[in-house]
Amino acid sequence: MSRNAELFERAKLSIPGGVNSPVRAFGSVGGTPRFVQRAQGAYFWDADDKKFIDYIGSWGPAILGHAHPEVIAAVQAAAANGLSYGAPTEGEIEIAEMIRQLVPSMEQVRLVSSGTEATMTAIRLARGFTGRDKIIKFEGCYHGHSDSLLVKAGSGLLTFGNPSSAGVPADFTRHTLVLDYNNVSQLEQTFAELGDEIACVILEPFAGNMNLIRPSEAFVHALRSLTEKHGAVLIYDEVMTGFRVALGGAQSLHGIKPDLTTLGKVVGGGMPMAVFGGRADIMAKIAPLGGVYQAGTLSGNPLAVAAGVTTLRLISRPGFHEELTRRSETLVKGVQAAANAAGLPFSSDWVGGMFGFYFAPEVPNSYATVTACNNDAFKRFFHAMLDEGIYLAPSAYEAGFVSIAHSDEDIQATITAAERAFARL
Ligand code: KE4
Repeated sequence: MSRNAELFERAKLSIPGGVNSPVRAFGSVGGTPRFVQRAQGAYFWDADDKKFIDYIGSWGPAILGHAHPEVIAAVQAAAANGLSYGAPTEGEIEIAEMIRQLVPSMEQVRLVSSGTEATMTAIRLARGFTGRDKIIKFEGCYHGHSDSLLVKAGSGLLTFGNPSSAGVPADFTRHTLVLDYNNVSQLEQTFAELGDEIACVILEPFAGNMNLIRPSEAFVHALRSLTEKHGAVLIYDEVMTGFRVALGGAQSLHGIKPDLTTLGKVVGGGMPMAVFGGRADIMAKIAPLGGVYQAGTLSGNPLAVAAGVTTLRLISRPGFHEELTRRSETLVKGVQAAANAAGLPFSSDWVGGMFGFYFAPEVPNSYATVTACNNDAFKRFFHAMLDEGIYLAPSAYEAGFVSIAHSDEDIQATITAAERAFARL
């Protein structure tokens, strides 16, 4: 038995499903999860000491590649001075100033420890600022696991969400409207009927949790104009897209100024840190200034701040995102060409350092079209690539991530592996 399999069996004795986050269990692709023993640059080595080219990178944080020496040194130096104080530090001011400079819509920011915390608080803040209860999210977008966001679309057009998780009382989701991503007319109709009751709209400005799905220009502009017209808060959940699709995030590509933004993943460089922030008049409502409560023992943790400051400094270097995008483009075009040569119904897309592979002839643009992709073909492709030493997301509904450490040789090796994998499908 492989050591991965041994560890998985042992893990399941102590940890539900053997993992500390569900997607890691390989539930949607089958097989045995690879237990990482170490990672460096674009690679990790599993418990059987097999090397993989990693296109998850901790689901986004590892944009510099794993164990970047300057990030490690910064964390080690911070650790030598203590791990956590529960008191303010200069580093928190430094990273807040960096974020404000890189994402100008974020006039004020607050650091938290996870994306879930950031989005949960942003919604509470929007409700506190507007005095309204209803929120809008979109089917297929994931914003972490707070109760009012674990909802799936009800039947019918303007219905409120039903809980998508056991343990969430229906009462907790009755204020959550679940609409279709990229459906402008539905959004317009919802605001026409309920506009003055909507506290906020939260979206992934490029969806990455139903695979990579682009918003249409019309959708992006309708969101901003309708929320503005009706006094609803527009929340860009950039936990995944922040610093990933562009240095200024999706909002810089859209030319949109959201009212609140959440960040995570890259901003902490792999350490537990996320951020919510935005308009100063809205942020003034958060404790201790205002009546919207939020707190966190490890918020602004000095080691996470050290990793985040170093990461943001390194990715702010001129040309970083142009080069990152070039590598994504080379990868996607190469894999697409391999699929075309194999005569397979396959499409693909990329934005900055994020990409999507779809077993469908056309790039999907909604939850309905992405869920119509050939999931079985994806599963076979996933395992064929895993056999070739290429680690893709173990789900057809996740985006992929390139780092600046993925060399041209790594990308060419991935394309060659895809040629062999497609031949086996
Ligand atoms: P966390 O609580 O996992 O730090 O962040 C939640 C979150 C919020 N918003 C967006 C847009 C996100 O993508 C996420 C988390 N992303 C998943 C990737 N699909 C994390 C991986 C996992 O759940 O294990």
